[in-house]
Amino acid sequence: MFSRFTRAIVRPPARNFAEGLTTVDLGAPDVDLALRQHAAYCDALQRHGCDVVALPPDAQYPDSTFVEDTALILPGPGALLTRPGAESRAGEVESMREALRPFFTSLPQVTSPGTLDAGDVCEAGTHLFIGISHRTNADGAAQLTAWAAPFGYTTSTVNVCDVDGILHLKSGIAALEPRRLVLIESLADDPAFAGYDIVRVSAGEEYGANCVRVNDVVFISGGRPQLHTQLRTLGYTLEVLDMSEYAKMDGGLSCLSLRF
Ligand code: CIR
Repeated sequence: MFSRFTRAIVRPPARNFAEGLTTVDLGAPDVDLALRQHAAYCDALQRHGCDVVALPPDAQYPDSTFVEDTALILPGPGALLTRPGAESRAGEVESMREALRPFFTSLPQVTSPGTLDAGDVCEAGTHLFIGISHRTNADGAAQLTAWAAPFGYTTSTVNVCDVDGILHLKSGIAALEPRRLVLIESLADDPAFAGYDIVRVSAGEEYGANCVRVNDVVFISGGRPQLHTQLRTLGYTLEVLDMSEYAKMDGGLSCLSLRF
C-alpha cells in the first residue's frame, strides 16, 4: 500500500523566481503564470485530500518554491531536514524547520560533509532510491540510510551525475506503487531497477516522469499524451497540471510540495 497524504506544505514563488538556478534554456518564467499554476496545484492537493499549508513567498531564496528539496518525510522515522547541495539554497532549510515543528517532535538534519536534496530521493514502499547527483553526495545518502534503516527502510544509490537532462533523480523517476516505477529511457535499464514493473517514458516526454501519486490519483504535467495514455491504460486517474513555468527553472511537479 502507498501511504495516504493528509497534509502538504507549499510555498508560492516570489516575484524574483527567475533569479533561481536553472540549467535549461527555456526562457525566463512568467511569474504571474507560475502563480496561477501554483494555485491550481494547491487546489488539486486539496481536492485529493490534503490540508495545504502555504508558506509565504521568500524572495531571499528564489528557488524556495521547490520545498521538496529541503526535507524528507517518511512514515516511521518522520522528518529529516536536508542540507541542500546548492549553496544558494542552503538557507531554505531554516524556515522549513519552523514550518515542520508543529508536526514532528524531532527534526534531525543532514550534516557536513553530507549534502542531500530530497528531490534525489524516490520512495518505493520501504525502499529508497537515492540519486547521487551534483546536489546529493554519498555522505548525504549514508546519513539518510542511517536515519531510515531502523524503521525498516532499505536504500540503494543511483548515480545520475552524467545522465543528460536530470537535475535530481526524481527528474527521471516516480514510484506509483512499491513495485511500479515510471522511468525515463536513460535510467530504465539501470540494474538498480531490475525486477520492477517499469513504465517507460517515450522520447520527448521525459519531463512527465516526475509525476506524483497523491492518494487515489497521479499528478502529472500536461503535454505528455503518450505517458498519459500509458498510465490511464494501467488504470490510473490523472490530475493533469500545467507546469511550464517551473520546467523553465528545472523544477518538477513533485518539488512543489512536501506531502505527509
Ligand atoms: C534548483 O536548481 O535547485 C531549482 N531551480 C530546481 C529544483 C527542483 N527540485 C526538484 O526537482 N526536486
